[in-house]
Amino acid sequence: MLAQYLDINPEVKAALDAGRPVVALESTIISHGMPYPQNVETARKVEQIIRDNGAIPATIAILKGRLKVGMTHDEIEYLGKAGQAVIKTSRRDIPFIVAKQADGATTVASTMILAAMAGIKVFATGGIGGVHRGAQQTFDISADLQELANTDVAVVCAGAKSILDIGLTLEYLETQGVPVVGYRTDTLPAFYTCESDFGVDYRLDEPKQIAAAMAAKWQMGLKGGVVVANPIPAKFALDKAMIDQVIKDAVAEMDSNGISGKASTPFLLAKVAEKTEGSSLAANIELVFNNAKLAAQIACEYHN
Ligand code: PSU
Ligand code: MN
Repeated sequence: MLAQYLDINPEVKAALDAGRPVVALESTIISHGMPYPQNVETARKVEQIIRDNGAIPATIAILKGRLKVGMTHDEIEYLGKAGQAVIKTSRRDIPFIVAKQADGATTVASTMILAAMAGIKVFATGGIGGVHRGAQQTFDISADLQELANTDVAVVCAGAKSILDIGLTLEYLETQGVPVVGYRTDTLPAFYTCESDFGVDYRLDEPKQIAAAMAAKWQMGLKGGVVVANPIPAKFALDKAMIDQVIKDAVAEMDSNGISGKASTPFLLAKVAEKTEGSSLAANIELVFNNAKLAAQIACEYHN
């Protein structure tokens, strides 16, 4: 049934069939998260880092209505160049993009869905969506959180960006039974900075320990994902006071422009990049590399 919609790249398929480690990668970070050409360069380098650490990369998107698990370099170039012209595709959007044979950039939520369809257990990205600041009024809560509640994929990220309400994001995840693991850290990293004011649920210092918890969770039939929060390497972290102010201004600008819904996150990401004159982009790229490495290590341990 699924084969009617799903194209698993032959190299990825061979690895999955042989029980070898594969790491999923999202495509909204390419189309909506970073500018061209840095987005394409980053996407390619991330794939190489995963290979260098012993796993096979599978960048995920929807192309002409086909669910693609594992994209070619040309496909990544195409998607990165098209940028925001590609439709940002979360869970609700998938059937419509497929039915009209359109292109879709997959978010964390939809990348998890396609990864799970293919049998991939580990996914590396930059930051997850979450409960937005002001959600008490706007109800803006990313579908990523509900996906983490339901779909069996571990997501390696650099914590939650403070464009979100980090405290409420953690409360939501707790309610939904989603564990938040800190890799070699007791506090949840805040994307551009190594720390936030919030603790993680479990600190684990070795990829093997993370893989063991994933295996236990899913072998017992406890559905849903795991958030693995991996702090940005200190030498690439941004100044906390500076980034806090930038984010505050970006959120105020978003509100005064009346931007809401799926446009919120891309707007905030672009504003922050603009206001930091690229230093946030450099940090963003480095933390994604760091997450790719850890994801590959976890995938290798999981398949051991
Ligand atoms: N956070 C980032 N970079 C990103 C995103 C989030 O730091 O590129 C993207 C991811 O694809 C994530 C999506 O799944 O934004 C969340 O969008 P929303 O808040 O509309 O659910
Ligand atoms: Mn939203």
